[in-house]
Amino acid sequence: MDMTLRWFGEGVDSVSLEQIRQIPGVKGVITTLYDIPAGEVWPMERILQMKEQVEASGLKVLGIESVNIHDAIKVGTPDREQYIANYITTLERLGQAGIHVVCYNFMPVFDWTRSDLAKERPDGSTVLAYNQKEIDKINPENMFQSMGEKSNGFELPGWEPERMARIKELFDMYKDVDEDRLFDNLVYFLKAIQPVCETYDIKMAIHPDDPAWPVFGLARIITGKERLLKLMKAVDSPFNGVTLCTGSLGSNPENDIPDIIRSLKGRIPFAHVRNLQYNAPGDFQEAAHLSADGSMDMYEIMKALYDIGFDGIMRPDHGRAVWGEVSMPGYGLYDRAMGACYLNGLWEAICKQNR
Ligand code: DNO
Repeated sequence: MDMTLRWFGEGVDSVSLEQIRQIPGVKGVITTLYDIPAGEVWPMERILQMKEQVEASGLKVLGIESVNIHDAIKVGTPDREQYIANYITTLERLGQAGIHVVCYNFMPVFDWTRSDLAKERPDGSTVLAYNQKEIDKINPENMFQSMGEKSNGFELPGWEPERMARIKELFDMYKDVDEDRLFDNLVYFLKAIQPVCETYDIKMAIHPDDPAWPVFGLARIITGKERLLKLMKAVDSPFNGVTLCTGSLGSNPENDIPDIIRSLKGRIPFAHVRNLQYNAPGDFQEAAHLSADGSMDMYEIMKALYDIGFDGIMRPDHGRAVWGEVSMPGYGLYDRAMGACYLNGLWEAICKQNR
């Protein structure tokens, strides 16, 4: 297992590569070219520059999160062919640069969604939170604004402003896209990119929908075990894998995460491991990584990963804002560094117990 941290790039992230390098056990970063809109081909020189910069700090680029998918591919409009061709070129270049894991999502219009980006916990830290009743009060067209207001001035991943301007058009595009159609479009895309993934050994890792149910009436298909297994079967190849995100799948307490992990043996190249606290159905807040701080059993999660022989990349996920740090919500240094150490500790103990 390789422990990593997500890094958004210089000038975008409040955390530096030098800081990441000093977290014990963190070997690399998961990064992206944040400024390139979905659908455009990534220039080779930018990929190489990013790699050189990360390597100069003593870390490696161990995966990309994300190469975003253009809406034409999700909706299945005729121009998807051009966008798939562009995606293939980007994958080819990433493969040539020695990058072998790509995380992406297939959520319509919105990426991850929260009703509060700074909910206070009893210890004074703040976390991201979701309450369906609050979301129901928001006009989806104002959702970008509502997410942006508490983002400490940072652009949130998946909430790029250029999409905000097109929100009406985006909703319109998806109006006839039900779950079956979205699923078929995903399979079409995955089949088209299989050859390039095979040639360059690139493991595609779909990120589950967050939260794990439809929001604003938009279809959502990566929500639990059954759907994940259906997707694994539809394109039955190790290059069609999953980003096992405990927080996203775990937003629905009916998702038994250790069981889902066991059912996905051989298909998890990337794991996002974090905890959250359930308040009521459709109402949760994030927590420290420690089991005792939230509702999930992190030991059981790590144990299930160990049991299936997980040898992919892992990262702590959203952290709390602690010790006065100002960062992109969920992506400060301190709490994610604590998360990485805690997860590394669990992993070491599990490995030694099973020697
Ligand atoms: C939020 C992230 C997501 C994730 C994408 C993957 O913090 O987990 O934005 O990166 O859904 O494409």
